[in-house]
Amino acid sequence: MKESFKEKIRLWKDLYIRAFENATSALPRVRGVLLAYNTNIDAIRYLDKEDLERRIEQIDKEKVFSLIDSPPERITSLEELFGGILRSIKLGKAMEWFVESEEVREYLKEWGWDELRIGGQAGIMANLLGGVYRIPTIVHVPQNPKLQADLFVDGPIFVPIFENNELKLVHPKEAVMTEEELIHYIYEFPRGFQVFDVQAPRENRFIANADDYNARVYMRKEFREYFKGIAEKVDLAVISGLQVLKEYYPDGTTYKDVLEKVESQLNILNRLNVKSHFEFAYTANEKVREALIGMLPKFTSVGLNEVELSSVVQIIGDESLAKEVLEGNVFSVIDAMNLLMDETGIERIHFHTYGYYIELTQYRGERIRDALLFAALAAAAKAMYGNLENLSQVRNALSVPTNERAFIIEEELEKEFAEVENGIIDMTDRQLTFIPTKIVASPKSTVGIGDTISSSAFVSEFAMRG
Ligand code: 8BR
Ligand code: GLC
Repeated sequence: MKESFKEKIRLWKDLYIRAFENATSALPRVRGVLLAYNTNIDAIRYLDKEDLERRIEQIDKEKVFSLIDSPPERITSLEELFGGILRSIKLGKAMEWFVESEEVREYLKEWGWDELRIGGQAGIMANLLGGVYRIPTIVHVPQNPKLQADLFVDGPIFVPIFENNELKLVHPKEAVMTEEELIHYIYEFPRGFQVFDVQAPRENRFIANADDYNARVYMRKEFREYFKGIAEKVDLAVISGLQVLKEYYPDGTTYKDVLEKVESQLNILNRLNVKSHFEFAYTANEKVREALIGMLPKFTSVGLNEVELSSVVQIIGDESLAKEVLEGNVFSVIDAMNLLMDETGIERIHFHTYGYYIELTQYRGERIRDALLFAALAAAAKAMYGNLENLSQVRNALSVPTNERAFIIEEELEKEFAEVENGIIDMTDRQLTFIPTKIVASPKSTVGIGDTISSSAFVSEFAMRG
């Protein structure tokens, strides 16, 4: 190994240890976080080769295979369900299709699951921020049936309810309603997983989404009518779940109707000086994507991965830059982040990909790097354990090796930029912060790692601001 790499290993190890201490001692300073809008039930099944092959043999196998390369992107039959699962395996890509058929929904329920977890970006972040970091967290739940409420861990996690015209915050378990179970069926597969002649190049998951509420960004009455009272109780907010919006709905409403409500809530957050983060998930519809980019000036911060950043560049930049971002060229990623900041004026952009994170900010400080390092520990812990329950699991991730491939990228950055110090790059009016992450060799599951990264970094960075 190169001498310089040995040094880097030592250096980043020390930085990681210090970041964990700094971040965890700052977390109690956060008064409250608001998480909206998508919470659901994730029913996770770890795919089994024999079971899957048998199920496909029982239906029109040829049809299933024909759908692998001409994806319907939604599910109206069992052939489409299995076509989607095989496509996701073949490409090693995460996919999420909506289940339109009642018959398939019944089938999915009967097929069952290995594990139920809270799902949706808001739900996942609630169990992390409230349950693990012990920060008071208010979460939006479109529906609150017992099956879902029981998946929230104990801790300062709250949903707002109104009693005698008064806003009260209670744990979701204390506000259970006879409401719908919004289930997302998640089929996880490991790298190398093989079914017939289809093999997974990497671990990932296929999601069959049987949830009519989050698909329209349904907002509970408490959030529609008493948002200000809720927002007054927090310092920070994370908004997610807008990726599913469609251009038109059968009843004549459009995505614009939903975004208008979201914008008025953002205006309230801004008036109250609540810092807000937008978790940018892949948004298939280009009009909706463009509208979401148009809303970014109202946010303090945005988080995205390579697929999402590339999809943003398709709108605000050009095809060749979008392609380079997707291919993982780090200088193209930085160009794209600068472009997005120029276009929207947003103060903070956090990019995460397999092996490293980069953040671009209109302010400076070592806490930005500490927050990214803390987030990488949380991500590695999430990959290791699947469900995070306490901070000592996050500390255990210190023992996962730091990704050495990212050192090559760090050296490229050191060659390109004059001022680079332990991942911090001074760009006169902006700071660029780079960190190598920790990669877990055989992750337990992949769902929710991105949410863990973004929320851990955003919340701990603002906590460390003091
Ligand atoms: P998205 O779902 O938003 O793409 O986030 C997934 C992120 O999880 C990746 O960017 C990567 O940083 C992280 N990740 C994955 Br995928 N597998 C991991 C692993 N085995 N160990 C640590 N982080 C991982
Ligand atoms: C999407 C899925 C949800 C999953 C989440 C993880 O929101 O619909 O099921 O929990 O992504 O990030």
